[in-house]
Amino acid sequence: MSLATSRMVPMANAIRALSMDAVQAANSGHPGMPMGMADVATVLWSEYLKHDPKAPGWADRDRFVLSAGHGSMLIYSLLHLSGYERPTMEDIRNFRQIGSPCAGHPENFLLDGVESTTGPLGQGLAMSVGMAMAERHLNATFGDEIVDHRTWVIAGDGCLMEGINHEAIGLAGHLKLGRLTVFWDDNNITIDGTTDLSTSENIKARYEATGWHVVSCDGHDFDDIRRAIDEAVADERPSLVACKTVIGKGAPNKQGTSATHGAPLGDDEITAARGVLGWESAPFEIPEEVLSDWRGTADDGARAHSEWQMRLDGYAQKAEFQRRMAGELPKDFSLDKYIKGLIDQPQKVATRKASEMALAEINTGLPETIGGSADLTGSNNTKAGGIGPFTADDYSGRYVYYGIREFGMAAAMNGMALHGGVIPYGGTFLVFTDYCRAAIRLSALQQARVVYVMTHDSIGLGEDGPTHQPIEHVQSLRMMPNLLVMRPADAVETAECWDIALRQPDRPTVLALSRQNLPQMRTHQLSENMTERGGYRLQAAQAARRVILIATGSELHVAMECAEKLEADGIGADVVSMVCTQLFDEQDEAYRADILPDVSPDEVLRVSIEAGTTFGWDRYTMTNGLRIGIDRFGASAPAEDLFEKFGLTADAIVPQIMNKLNA
Ligand SMILES: Cc1ncc(C[n+]2csc(CCOP(=O)(O)OP(=O)(O)O)c2C)c(N)n1
Ligand SMILES: [Mg+2]
Repeated sequence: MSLATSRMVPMANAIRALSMDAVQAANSGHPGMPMGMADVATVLWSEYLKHDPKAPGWADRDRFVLSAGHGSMLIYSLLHLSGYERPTMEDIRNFRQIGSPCAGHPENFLLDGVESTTGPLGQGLAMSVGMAMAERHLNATFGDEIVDHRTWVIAGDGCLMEGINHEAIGLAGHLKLGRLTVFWDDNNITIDGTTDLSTSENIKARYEATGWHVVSCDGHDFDDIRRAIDEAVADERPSLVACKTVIGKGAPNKQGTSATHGAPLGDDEITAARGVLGWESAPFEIPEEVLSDWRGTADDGARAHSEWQMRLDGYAQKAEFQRRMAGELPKDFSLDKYIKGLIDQPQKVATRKASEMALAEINTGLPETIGGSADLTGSNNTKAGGIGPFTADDYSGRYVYYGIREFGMAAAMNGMALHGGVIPYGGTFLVFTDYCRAAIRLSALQQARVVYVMTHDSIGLGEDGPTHQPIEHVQSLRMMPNLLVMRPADAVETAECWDIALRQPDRPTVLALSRQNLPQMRTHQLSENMTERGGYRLQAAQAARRVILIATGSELHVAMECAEKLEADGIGADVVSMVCTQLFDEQDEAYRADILPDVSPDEVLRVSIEAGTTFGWDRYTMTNGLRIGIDRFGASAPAEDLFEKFGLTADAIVPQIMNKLNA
């Protein structure tokens, strides 16, 4: 039901007042965008958005993504006004201060109703594509009665200018995600000034060319906004609603200029704006009738929610739906039997192949996985277990052909994970984690369960050469907080890594997998998933221990060969498989001290072996240890020749260890 314009105006002005006052109080923030989009947001939230502020986690709610995350006061205002428990007015008063959930940019883990963390421009919109994909997939799986919601996005000029916009809308257009609607805050302003400083692009034509429906409206005319939204909803394609707006609308001297973008308006301008808007309330006070109108907008959503709940209660697959939405794995899901089979019959395969073998089990046992690859399906070995393609004609498919869109893929996977009900994984070459690194960072920050299947993890990929050979990648990913980076050495470890990755409800995983075949190192049954320890002793020294060899992935067998040679000379050597440094660091002191005892290098020399940068390995070898790796770009040649050339063989490593021991 739409309210009369006379009642909508103060509702929108409440957003403007809260935004300018909160930014002023914090002496930092972005008032221009919330003030410019207040009218559009008011229509959307009061008349179209399906949500229930009293039940923010309701599975069939619409998803709203503020891709222009700098305008965070817009969403904080909307959540407060429409009746979410948080943010309270006190939270808003403390905008951008320690302890307030009203952070500089919206963070999904701080506030219910904030569906995704936004601020890195373009990514919010790209994540919303994944949300819309998850919605269609779950709709195809559970039906209209249970899953039937929309994804709404507010994006600015910046979001549309970023390169990722091309990938995201290309995917959305191709997949015909008609329940995705993007509001473009078409205000012709960015930080540096007017948009004509930097762009002459025909954005509407670009969206149309990508398979989108485009409609324009006056972003300050409630009726025109409604008309545009109705058209967007009616069209079967994803829609771009170009909203002509004035940034900082209501600030009489500064509106329409970049001065309102990211700085407090100042007391004088705020006083003048209050006059123009007819807003007489003190800062952080909302007139009762305005608040009551806002709170009333939640009634429709609450009703829709209770009707939905009744449908769910009578639904045969209720438990399964709830399990998936809760992100819980089926109780009986286990890879133990598969791993036992490997122990009984060792396999010499590339870990990318081992990943495919594990995925065959996983995709059969877990109906919630959605796999994919950025056009490297055959190389990443990501299609397994008989899953069929996810297409515009069949959203029930569980395999996404992302095309050559690594960043778009990673962002879409974030959106899927945040939507819930699905567990996304996707592949490309490890070297191209650089292309999607900004989205991997958001997986980690947003605590999203996304599994990155990154193959061709070293010079071991061979002939494709240095452009394709990761050097710094594994180590640089290890630096990222809340991200598990795993480099398994064989088929058993690969299965263990997968099992761990799937059991992380709140962190992403990068699997670094080899192109080349690797011998199976784990050939006897161990009672636990050793990889859970992050690093573990694969083999203990026979002779008196003088050396601890710490290796990962394809270098573990090299470490074993080194140990054999050293032992033959009466030098005892432990071999430690350091599959995942983050998990190792999380082990208790006693465990870590057992694996890497804190003794002087004169007694025990620690040696790291990894076919990548040696940078940072002193964390485990200590400064006096030895670090074997590659601190330059690789080369184009067969893999075996490269391991030889770069000295990653037992023959090349053992003499260095002897030198060090005898020094
Ligand atoms: C990837 C990325 N690059 C740069 C920024 C810094 N930044 C924040 S807002 C902005 C300008 C965005 O312009 P627009 O989307 O038109 O927002 P408006 O000024 O209209 O509010 C920039 C460059 C960012 N947040 N993310
Ligand atoms: Mg702008």
